Amino acid sequence: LKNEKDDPMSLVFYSSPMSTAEATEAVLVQLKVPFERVEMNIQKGDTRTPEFLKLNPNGCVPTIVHDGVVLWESAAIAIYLGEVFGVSAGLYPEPGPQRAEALKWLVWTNATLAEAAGRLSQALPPNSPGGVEIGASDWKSQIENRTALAEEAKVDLNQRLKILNEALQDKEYLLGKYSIVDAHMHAFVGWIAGMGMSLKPYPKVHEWLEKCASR
Ligand SMILES: N[C@@H](CCC(=O)N[C@@H](CS)C(=O)NCC(=O)O)C(=O)O
Repeated sequence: LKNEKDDPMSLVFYSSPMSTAEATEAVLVQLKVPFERVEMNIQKGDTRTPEFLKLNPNGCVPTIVHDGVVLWESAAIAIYLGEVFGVSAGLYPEPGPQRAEALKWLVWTNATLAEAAGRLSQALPPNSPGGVEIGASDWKSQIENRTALAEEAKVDLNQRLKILNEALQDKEYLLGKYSIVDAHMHAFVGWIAGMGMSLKPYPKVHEWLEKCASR
């Protein structure tokens, strides 16, 4: 495990590909904050070692260590990085009405949008993109339950994507101009699309996602 003792000013980023850490990575890259990556192999149990659990008792990426601060939860990390690096970079608003908008969308991403996405991921067939692997016998007993849960999650995701589409109706980015709120949220919307949710009914979301991804 790395920590700031190696270099007190460095930012250490515990990450893993195809995980929530992608949202944090997008924010760090947009802010051009140098970081030292510690690649965690979730399948091999890197997030469950006693050393790592001391940093993040949830055993999850993303986790960052910066300037004496150990931080987990991707929305909290985005808010922190926004405050520390984003305001001066013009990528996160000063305190005030725009800051309130930023907080609203960052928290909504994790608490509302990702909440339904997490349920869909849990309910998808183990071999489908985004599906969670379970034992074959469990699978047989759970198939009907999973189908119902997936349908419910899709209804909720559609309702939430509609909210996002409407929010983007009259603006290019969530706060008007591009910010790390877009960087953070786009990783989640990309994950949702990757699980097979069509963005066709949400043209503004589709357009926005392409623009964010090209950055
Ligand atoms: N709510 C957390 C979710 C973090 C999370 O679920 N991370 C997963 C990968 S997507 C993880 O690290 N899992 C490792 C494990 O369960 O051991 C956030 O937004 O940061």
